[in-house]
Amino acid sequence: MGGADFMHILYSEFFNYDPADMHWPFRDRFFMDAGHLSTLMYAQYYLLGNYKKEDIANFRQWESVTPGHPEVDVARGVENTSGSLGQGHTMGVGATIAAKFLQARFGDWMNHKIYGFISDGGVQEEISQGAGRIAGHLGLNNFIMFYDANDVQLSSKTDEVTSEDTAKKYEAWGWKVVTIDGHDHDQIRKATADANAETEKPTLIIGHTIMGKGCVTADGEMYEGHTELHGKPIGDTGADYQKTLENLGADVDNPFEIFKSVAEYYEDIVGKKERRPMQRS
Ligand SMILES: Cc1ncc(C[n+]2csc(CCOP(=O)(O)OP(=O)(O)O)c2C)c(N)n1
Ligand SMILES: [Mg+2]
Repeated sequence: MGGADFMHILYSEFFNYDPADMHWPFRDRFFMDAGHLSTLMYAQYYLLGNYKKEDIANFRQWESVTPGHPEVDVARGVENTSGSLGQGHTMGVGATIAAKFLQARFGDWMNHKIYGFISDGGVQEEISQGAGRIAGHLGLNNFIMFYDANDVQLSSKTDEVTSEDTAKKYEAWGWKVVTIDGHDHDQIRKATADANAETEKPTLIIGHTIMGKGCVTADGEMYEGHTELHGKPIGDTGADYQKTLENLGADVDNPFEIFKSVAEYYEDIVGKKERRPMQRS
């Protein structure tokens, strides 16, 4: 969930879409590479009204609309199925080439932005190298990818297996690269605005983030940045579920409730338009 700050700024300030009609053909597109971060998408689209509270509570349950890895569900905002790390990067680049084709054929009004979201595991995958290289070579300035760089992977810290300089790697392929604090809203805002203004290159925004931000132990000690927070329920780790909810200012008896101030903020963004029925597309 370390990318939540980026998702919030993207969907509330930059993304060109109609929250009441996620099918709108002229929308920007969002491609998730890290399928295990489906939670991040469901949380964001819950704020937009695309999921119900029960859907979020049923995360990863059989036949729920919130599987552990997302499956295409455009009406709710899920543009791609993901699970194989690196594959979302390639899908995003493919969609970006398609958008460029439409722009060349029909004019600048067809110039959609494509946003990608990648994590350490996706950056490591070989398939990413091919996608990144061609995106740089073609100068796909309409592709903007956020990298949730928390230095933690499935079962270890990333420095156990990688020591390359990701910024230099993407720069060598012809990308514009900016490194920020991935939790700092002003830095996210500036990086995303600059990426939108870029005319020659795709942009990689490397956001340094904290795995399990806000987690605390039963004694109230901070428990952030631990590898085991990657995939286990918080209560099965060294962190304490209830204490963490309290630390985050959540309602312990109603943990899936959207904070009042957040709900009001998103009500203004989403508006009260009649919505298309939510069904799988
Ligand atoms: C091609 C591929 N290989 C292996 C996996 C298994 N896997 C799931 S998540 C993950 C790495 C998780 O690390 P990171 O991407 O940094 O995510 P974080 O834990 O920081 O959210 C791996 C190897 C996968 N999903 N896809
Ligand atoms: Mg990671």
